[in-house]
Amino acid sequence: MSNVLIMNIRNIAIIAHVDHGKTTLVDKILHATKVFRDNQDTGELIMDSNDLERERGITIFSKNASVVYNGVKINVIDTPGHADFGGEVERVLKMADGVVLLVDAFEGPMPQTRFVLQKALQLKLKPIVVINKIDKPNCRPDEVHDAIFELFFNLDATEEQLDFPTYYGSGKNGWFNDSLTEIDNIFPLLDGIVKYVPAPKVAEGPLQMQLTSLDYSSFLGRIAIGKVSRGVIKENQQVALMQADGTIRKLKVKELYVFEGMGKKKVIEVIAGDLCAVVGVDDFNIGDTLADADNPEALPVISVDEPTMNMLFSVNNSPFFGKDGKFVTSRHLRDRLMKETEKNLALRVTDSEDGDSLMVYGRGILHLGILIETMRREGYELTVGQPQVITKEINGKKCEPYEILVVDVPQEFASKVIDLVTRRKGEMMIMETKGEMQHLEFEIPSRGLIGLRTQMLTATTGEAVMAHRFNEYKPWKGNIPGRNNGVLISKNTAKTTGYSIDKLQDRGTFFVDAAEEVYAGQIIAENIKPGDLIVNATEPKKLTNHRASGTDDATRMAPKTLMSLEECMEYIQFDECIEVTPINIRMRKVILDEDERKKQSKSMSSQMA
Ligand SMILES: Nc1nc2c(ncn2[C@@H]2O[C@H](COP(=O)(O)OP(=O)(O)OP(=O)(O)O)[C@@H](O)[C@H]2O)c(=O)[nH]1
Ligand SMILES: [Mg+2]
Repeated sequence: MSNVLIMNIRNIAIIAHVDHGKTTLVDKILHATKVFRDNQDTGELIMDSNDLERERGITIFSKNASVVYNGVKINVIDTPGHADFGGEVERVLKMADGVVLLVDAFEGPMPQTRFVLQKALQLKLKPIVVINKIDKPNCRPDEVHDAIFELFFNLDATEEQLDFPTYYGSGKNGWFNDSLTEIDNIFPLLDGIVKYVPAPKVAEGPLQMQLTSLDYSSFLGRIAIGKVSRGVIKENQQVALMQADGTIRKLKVKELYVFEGMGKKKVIEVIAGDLCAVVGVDDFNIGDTLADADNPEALPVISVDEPTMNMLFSVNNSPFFGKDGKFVTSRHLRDRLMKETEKNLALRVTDSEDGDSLMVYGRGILHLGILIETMRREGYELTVGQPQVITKEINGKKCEPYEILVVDVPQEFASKVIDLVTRRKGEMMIMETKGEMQHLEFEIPSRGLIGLRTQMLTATTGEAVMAHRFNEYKPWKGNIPGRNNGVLISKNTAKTTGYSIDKLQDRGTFFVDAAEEVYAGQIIAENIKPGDLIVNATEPKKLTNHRASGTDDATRMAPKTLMSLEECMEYIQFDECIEVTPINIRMRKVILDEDERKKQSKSMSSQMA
């Protein structure tokens, strides 16, 4: 069968480690190709369009955009850089014929650079390398170029892949060039994309389109996205949906869209080589093939990342149940989570025996954290337990997920970092000097990473830059010490008072302010020492107290420590959980009653003995 070249299309994915500037680059491409009217104010990072993405400055979902440059249609796929969404990148690479690998000119290749590059090389894509952020002081573009070459080499790149073109520049300042010379546009890079990325290779024959991504619309339902790799797909066409288990279902293409600018354009047909979105497929899985109804031939299935972490989601059973939320019952919770699995591909949900809780399996703290955050914004109330890594039995041995952890830190903190990571069962693999920084690489059980970030930042006065990514399952590494400090637990259900918090200030660091409603069993502070303490933080000021008269207690208090949801997820221990409502995030003991809790812990310790 002969291959036909579609000359006027380029399909590229922008890949990189988190924060190396992918979305900024895609925005500049949109601007350079005049997707917007000159006077249109588009604001920052238009591609990060979801609320949470904008707030956090990270990309969570990969997205398609499309521009026309010198008569060539360039389909651009922006991908997320965070390791928790790595599976997403792997899938969307199936739509690309080339990749732009962005690397920060200061940081150089990082764990996720390695992961995404490896996937691209395995798919036989030839990368274009862009060394970004060369506006940064102390950046080292030449050294970084060498490091990238070495990385390609270590990942068994072919001769052809090793011969990658390199561009330098600053997405932020809007320029890229094939040398270090600063210019005022990104055209050299766009020329490079047209020149070095091959036009899509399409085989002759009837329709084949693999579904590699999806979109969701409350009007249209699930929308299937992929590349037409053979034939033509048309509106109203009868097609066959071919699934991994061998089932073939006939269905009709209701609507068809191609990408245009940051949006989609309705069309009546799409020819092989282009990317498109299909309405009418509804019940499909990623990796399924849409094929000619009379000559159905499937493409090889794609494996989706297995979850590595789970968390128990339950109804909110705190005394403050139902005060803030709209959706509070186990039915609400269950329906919402099941709906999520339709679009959140790396997520699994199973019912638990008691009916009030569900086990939710995901790719990491951020993946699960974003789901919980989205739910609370929609009006849900729930309780979530301590995140647990998922163990597996391999060759009769209990195994757990391990990750590669990279830490860059000023020299003077290196030994502290090594000490900290080693205590959590990490093993150092690489130690290198990078300018004034020490570059450390470890292999560490995922368990050891939970809660590490806060301790790392404290130990290095905030100087450490760390990144990690799942590597493989290996034998269980034994006990890993949990949180060092205990907590202060509220004795009563009432409003806290400045008077009692002030008295307790030297006992711990508070998570609540004065005059905040708390309940018995709620965690209201971190104990400065190990071990938990039950405290009364709701005592009213004694009227006879002269010392305090005339002064406002609250003003002398240190402000409460605010913890994000993900920080709470990393903080809690096995006997603790988090109450999440649209307005509040509270940490609490699973068993709120003091006596019950004591009984339980006694029976636990006698079981252990
Ligand atoms: N100094 C400098 N900063 C840049 C440059 N390009 C992007 N940034 C900044 O780097 C941060 C991350 O940029 P993004 O474009 O969101 O990075 P990303 O790779 O899309 O990040 P994820 O999608 O979360 O993986 C933002 O604060 C940008 O303003 C650059 O050329 N120079
Ligand atoms: Mg991004």
